[in-house]
Amino acid sequence: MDTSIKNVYDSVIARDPDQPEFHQAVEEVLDSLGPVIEANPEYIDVVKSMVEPERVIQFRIPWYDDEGNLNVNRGIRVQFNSSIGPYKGGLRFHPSVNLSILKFLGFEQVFKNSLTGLPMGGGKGGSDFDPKGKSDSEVRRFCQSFMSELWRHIGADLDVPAGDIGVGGREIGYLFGMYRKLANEFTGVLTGKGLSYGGSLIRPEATGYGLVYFAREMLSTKGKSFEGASVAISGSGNVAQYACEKVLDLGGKPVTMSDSSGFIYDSSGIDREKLSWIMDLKNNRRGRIKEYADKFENIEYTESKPEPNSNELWATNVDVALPCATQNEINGSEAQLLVDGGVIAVAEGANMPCTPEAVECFLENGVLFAPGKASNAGGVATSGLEMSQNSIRMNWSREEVDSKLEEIMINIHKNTFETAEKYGFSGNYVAGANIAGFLKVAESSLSQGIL
Ligand code: NDP
Ligand code: 2IT
Repeated sequence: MDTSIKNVYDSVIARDPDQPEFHQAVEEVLDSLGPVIEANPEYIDVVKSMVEPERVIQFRIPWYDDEGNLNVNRGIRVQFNSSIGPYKGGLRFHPSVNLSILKFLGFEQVFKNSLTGLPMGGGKGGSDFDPKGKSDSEVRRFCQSFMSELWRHIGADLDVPAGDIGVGGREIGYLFGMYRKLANEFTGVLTGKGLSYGGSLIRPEATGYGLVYFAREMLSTKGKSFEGASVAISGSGNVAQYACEKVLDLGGKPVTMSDSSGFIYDSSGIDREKLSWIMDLKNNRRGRIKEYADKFENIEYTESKPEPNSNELWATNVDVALPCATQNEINGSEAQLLVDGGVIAVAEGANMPCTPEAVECFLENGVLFAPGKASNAGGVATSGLEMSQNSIRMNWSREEVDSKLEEIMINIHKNTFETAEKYGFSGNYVAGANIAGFLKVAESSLSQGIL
């Protein structure tokens, strides 16, 4: 890292020493910016300012469970950067949520949203609420309490939240209803809405579909494709499900899926029928992936273990790996297992699922590697398309939205690939994504006087 950039990194650590995930996300970006600052020394002021969120809101969320007991959770919204558009980014409900995790996600979102080419700034929010095992009524009461504070800080031209881990269509519905009631207006203040009240076709599918469109572009740079390729997918939520569907569309063979309790390996491949069973299990019955092994023949189920280096999912021999669960789910030695198994491409569906050691291992071994801020940008890009449709009070067809999504992913691939080439990081999508995402934000931030 060059000295002026290293000083910025040191100041981030000194200011918030207890935010490891945020440090990790910042370090990865700053590591790429050397040649950019060398060419444009005035951009160092943008770097200094952009590692500090524009605003962070923290609030109390009291709610009563079905037994009548009061529960108090914490809500946070990190409004990271609005220089190219309103803050935009998801809400995560998971017991692990804290300021470090939301700042890492908000920081990543700034670059990701810039890469989509759409006018969206970056933000992220959520709560340490755990939706697992809660009744619908409990989730509804929680969402209403959450929005009873958040509503005064967001708006269609100010900050537009969406889903993330633990926040899907059900939660967005309850959140939107409460916003509409409190603000006394019907606007596109959230994305991922239901189709009957302003949602966009393809938004639920968009992150997973976009991921596979991006991975297809990567493979094609080596003359390869998904046709006949075996694919390891982790997670079994929104991103994993639609990644699996698009892999099937392109002739690939998904062999694994997981949740936090364990993973299944299906040597005969997860076909459409089995995938629709998983979708029903996860989205309607809210069950565990283990049940797949009870339902279908010849399935291996492996329980997850608490120790590090123990995620045997990545010991599966596959051509492509799509980590779609959560941050830091592949470390250096797990990456080595994938390399030993002959993996050709790894594309992040989740945000930062690979540790820095894992990324280094892939790059050193010539594995095509896509960082989430490029390869999972299809979700937020389609959120951007939902905002456009809400603004013009129109709904586009499935085909229209899907073809716009595909075009955006092809453009992000081209932009990250060519930017890496231009700045001396040939074949390195991490550097390409960081630099391309940064340039647009830096230019607009500097022209506006770094506020
Ligand atoms: P979901 O809540 O729908 O699914 C999350 C999946 O990951 C579940 O299978 C869950 O298992 C698993 N998981 C979550 N936390 C952990 C953990 N700590 N350890 C092991 N497994 C875990 O979320 P999404 O599919 O929406 O999000 C998945 C990832 O994709 C996240 O990193 C998110 O930030 C990212 N992302 C999402 C986008 C979207 O549009 N939804 C867009 C871009 C990125 P379990 O049910 O057992 O917790
Ligand atoms: O990480 C992400 O990009 C998301 N969770 C989607 C954000 C959005 O606003 O659609």
